[in-house]
Amino acid sequence: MRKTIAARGATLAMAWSCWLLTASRSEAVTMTFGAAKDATLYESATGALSGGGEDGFFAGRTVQVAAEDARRALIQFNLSSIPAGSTINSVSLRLSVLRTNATSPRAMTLHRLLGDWGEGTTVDPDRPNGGSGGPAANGDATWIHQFRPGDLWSTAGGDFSAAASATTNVPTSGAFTWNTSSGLVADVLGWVNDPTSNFGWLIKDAENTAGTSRRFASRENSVANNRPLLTIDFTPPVVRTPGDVNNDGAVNAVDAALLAAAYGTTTTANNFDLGEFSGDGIVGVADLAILQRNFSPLAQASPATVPEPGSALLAVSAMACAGVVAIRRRRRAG
Ligand SMILES: [Ca+2]
Ligand SMILES: [Ca+2]
Ligand SMILES: [Ca+2]
Repeated sequence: MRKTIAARGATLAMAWSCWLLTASRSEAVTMTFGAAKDATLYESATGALSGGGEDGFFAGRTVQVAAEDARRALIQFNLSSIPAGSTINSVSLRLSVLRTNATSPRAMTLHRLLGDWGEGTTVDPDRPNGGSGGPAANGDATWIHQFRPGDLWSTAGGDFSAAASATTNVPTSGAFTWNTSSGLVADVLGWVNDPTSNFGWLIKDAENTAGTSRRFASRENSVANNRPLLTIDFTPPVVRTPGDVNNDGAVNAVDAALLAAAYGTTTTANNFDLGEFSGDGIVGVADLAILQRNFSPLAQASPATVPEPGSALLAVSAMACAGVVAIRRRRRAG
């Protein structure tokens, strides 16, 4: 069973909360994300240009002055709604080309960014042409700045992983996608498990031919369907219910019997497989109390993991558990 959630802005956290409430076992989930920020690095030795507030962002080489004609696009997504420890199944990024002088498709690559950057609100005053950027403001990313004016990239043109995470042929107009790849999956996995490392991707052309640049619709674009869209399919980590010794999704007499069988055992803290839920490393009264609190005999257990014994044996097991506890309590009281 698969659930699909479109997660944007303030609705994202709520959507995820609702999913958690309705999720049973670990199911694959598909979520879509709009960009948290996007901007362009305009080639400029002084970092004079930016355009983070534009309705488009650019990659490739323009037909402007050769020393300043390279453009690199930056894009980042907030993935905080994907729980750490999830398995990332697939990742794809869709953009839309709004404008180009090129007449044929062009390979462009996604590279994991290695440092943070500012989006700012600068727009190019030369509209609708654009492509040359506007006067950079403080806080903007530029060719030499992560954040203007003082925070510089180690290397002009941005700090990014040399290895491409994905490659696709970018058309001359319309929507296109970087399909899932091991590189994209690895990037997202790393960001989900360590959000402080999530600086997004840099979109790069080989930059060996003038006139290849594309203007992509940015997150500020007025046409929602043209904005960047990241799609991630993932399987969240299994969250075990305290009391569910056999990990079948239900807390019932079977678990009580298993706990009874391990009663008094010293083990590692939170070894649910033995019935240690309280974290003290001993299967004991505290664990039984937790099991009782979460006891849900009517909950649906996974058929594949329900043991063979019939209901009579289950009842006996539960009684055995209760008996063990009573005996030990009497011993301690004596
Ligand atoms: Ca932007
Ligand atoms: Ca169980
Ligand atoms: Ca315990």
